[in-house]
Amino acid sequence: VAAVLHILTDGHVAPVLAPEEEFARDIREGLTRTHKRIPSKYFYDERGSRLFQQIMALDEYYLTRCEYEILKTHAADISAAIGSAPFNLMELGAGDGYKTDLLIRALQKDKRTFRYVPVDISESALRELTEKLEREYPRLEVQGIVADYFHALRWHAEQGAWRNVVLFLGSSIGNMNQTETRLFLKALRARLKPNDLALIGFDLKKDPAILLPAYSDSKGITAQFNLNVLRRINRELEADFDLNQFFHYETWAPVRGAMESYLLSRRAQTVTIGALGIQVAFEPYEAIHTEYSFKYTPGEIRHYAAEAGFAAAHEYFDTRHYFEDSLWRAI
Ligand code: AVI
Repeated sequence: VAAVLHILTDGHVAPVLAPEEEFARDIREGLTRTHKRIPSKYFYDERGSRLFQQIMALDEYYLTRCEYEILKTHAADISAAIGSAPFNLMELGAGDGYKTDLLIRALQKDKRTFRYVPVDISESALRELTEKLEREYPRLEVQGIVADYFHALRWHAEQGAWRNVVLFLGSSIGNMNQTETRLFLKALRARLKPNDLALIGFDLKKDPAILLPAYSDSKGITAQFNLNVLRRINRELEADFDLNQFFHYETWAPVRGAMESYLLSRRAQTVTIGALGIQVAFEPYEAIHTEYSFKYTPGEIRHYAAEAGFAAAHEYFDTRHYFEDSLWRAI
């Protein structure tokens, strides 16, 4: 039983800005400031999402395989920790559901009563996922929600009495800065009831010799992924970025605790963004910051949990301790 619901368009919650308006506003704001930046959420147009799929299959990009190993090894433990009362398994940013599959299998094996609620801003990704799950698990109730996370959580908190178990996997939390992370976790907690659970995937701090190739792979897929955002601006905002005149640059910032992605200008150049009616000047090697991927220690993760009003109930690691899925209970 699969259904897809639009929270943004069905009158429950009105979006503040249309997506195209928000994109235009953020690009104008980001490229007219002293230190130029483009929010990483704009990587994921159709081509960007495909490139990210390719990144996840790279040997160097260890994150996906580590989390897969964690879920494979610990799905039964996670099911036991969730317990037998009925619940909504709500997944924020569901993607292709490849890893969640392991969890659904374990939960079904334990005869848990639950409905799977994937949330994604992309309707096409969500439809693909719900249709796939309907084929694989004809008896599973699936309620896809097209919305941003908070609209979905707020709406969902008002429905029914089942507990919520929220999945936020894949180190998606790493793409928020520390302030955003704190606000996100507090807002998440505010939308949960005591004893609701959250399973959150954090990439752990490790040797930069492992981190750097993961974000600057030898096939250059991550470089294409990064540059793709300029292609998107060209297409959607009538700009004339010459993609050959910018290059991908990646660095580990140990104090910040983040991998940082940049696009650097190869030379002095001026770019016109027609739809915004602006010209943007670049000096040689001037940077556009495009992404943070924060890395944490288990201690920092416990600290974030406590600060947001959660008990860090279980910590699940892969064998190399590269990644952690942390199970939090709302208190
Ligand atoms: C989606 N996110 C968790 C990825 C990451 O690792 O920060 C995006 C990514 N950027 C470069 N490679 C992958």
